[in-house]
Amino acid sequence: MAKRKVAAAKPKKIAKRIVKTVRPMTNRPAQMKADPKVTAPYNGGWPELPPPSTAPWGQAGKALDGVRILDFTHVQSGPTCTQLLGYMGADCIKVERPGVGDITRGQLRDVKGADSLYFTMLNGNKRSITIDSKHPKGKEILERLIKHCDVLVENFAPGALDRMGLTWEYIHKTNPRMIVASVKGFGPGPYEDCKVYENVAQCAGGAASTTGFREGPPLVTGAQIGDSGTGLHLAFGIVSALYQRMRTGRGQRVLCAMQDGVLNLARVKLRDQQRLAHGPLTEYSQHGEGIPFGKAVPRAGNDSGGGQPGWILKCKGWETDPDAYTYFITQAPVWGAICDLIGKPEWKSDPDYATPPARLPRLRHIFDTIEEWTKTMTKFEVMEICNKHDIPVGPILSMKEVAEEPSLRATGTVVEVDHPTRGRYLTVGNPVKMSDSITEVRRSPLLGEHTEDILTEELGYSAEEFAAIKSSGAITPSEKKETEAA
Ligand code: CAO
Repeated sequence: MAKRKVAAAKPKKIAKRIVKTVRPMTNRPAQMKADPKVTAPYNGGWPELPPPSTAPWGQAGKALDGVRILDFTHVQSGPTCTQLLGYMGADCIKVERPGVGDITRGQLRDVKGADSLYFTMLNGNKRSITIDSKHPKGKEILERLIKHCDVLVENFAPGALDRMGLTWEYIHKTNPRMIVASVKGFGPGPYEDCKVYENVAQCAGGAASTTGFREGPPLVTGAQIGDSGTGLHLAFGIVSALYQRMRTGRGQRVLCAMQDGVLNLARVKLRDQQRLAHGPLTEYSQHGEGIPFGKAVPRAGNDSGGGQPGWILKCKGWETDPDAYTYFITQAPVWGAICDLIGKPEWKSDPDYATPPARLPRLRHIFDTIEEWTKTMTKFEVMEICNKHDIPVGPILSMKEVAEEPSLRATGTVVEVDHPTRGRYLTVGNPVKMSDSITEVRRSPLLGEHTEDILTEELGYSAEEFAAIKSSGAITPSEKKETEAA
């Protein structure tokens, strides 16, 4: 970015200029509105955007190139966030405890002596440095890292970062530009001090009470909406804070509570909670079955969450294959096509079936009838036939099928990476595709793999200083820790 000559300008003028450059887009003066005679592209009111790059698409660097993340995350929620930032080009420096590392390195191990898939699939595109954050020399290194990085991301238990001496006040004083982003289980309130794992968040965020079948207990989902979902929210918060920093020049705290993240993903159920005050939820199959609603949104089995009724139906082979099912949506505009396909053309004009409200009390019978048809075909045949008629259906894909799906490999959503100790493994690449920021998925780092590089080449420690740090115990495991980790 070109340097602006402000030295000679009077303070009032500078103030005016700043106001002009940060003016919100909604409050733009008339002369800033698009002028057909002006050929330079509109810059959104932001100062000094460079001219549009002429580099070929995908060769102008990555979206977050130059952003340095001090990655203090562990287990799942935090690592999901920083891995996504790494996919976007940020440099993630993962700080781990000497000799121990992120606890997931050793959890659910499938290959003896190698980092687990739990770890490798959540920590790609990162570098690893080992630092004992409670060691005096470790604290000194962390101070240099705080000055060196743009964002600190952490998901320790409440209070743990403060106990390391890394309070917001200290960090902000040391590097006022640093963004400090945290995942916690709960936001401020009665539960703020609680440690939280995935399923606790699914329960506290309202997802579990609305998942499962009415007659059964609450259910948690396999998708990690508490951990990975919150990591995704946090990544959004960090990128927004980086953008705001371009105007304010200062960092800020970003907090994502897992309860809040889950609730955000379950917001349609809070919608239904409020609708309940005005009468029964007519699109829930429970209504069609004549079962009255209670005070809270019930579990709705496989009902669709929107206004178009849907259900999971058996397909050919369901007797032996647990995943031989399809999701089937009886979207109103294609009702006629559905009737023709399943051999019930008379339903098109029958007043009991012809309109969506008439169908609501008969959904169970309707889906049973459609299922007689889907059972004659594989889930993929159902998809092929229905797609021709714009009928929304979706095969229930097993993880085996997902892993082997060629189109997911082709788009980089499922990626195979090589690892020095475990060999090749599959991971999920960047689910967000960008035309000018192409993701290259790199393997997860070995514990402390980049400690020496980061300390000497980036933080400026000399070879002698590095040797002294090494012998101080700040970056190497104590004998006790090594025994624990073994
Ligand atoms: N050097 C020295 N000490 C370190 C260290 C390092 N590099 N890295 C971590 N530690 C220490 C911490 O300082 C902390 O010590 P104190 O408790 O003495 O202050 C200790 O390691 C353990 O941290 P923790 O309490 O965060 O870890 P835990 O395994 O007991 O709890 C979890 C795990 C996930 C329940 C908790 O971190 C948490 O609630 N996090 C917030 C919510 C969250 O992210 N949950 C999702 C997890 S994924 O399912």
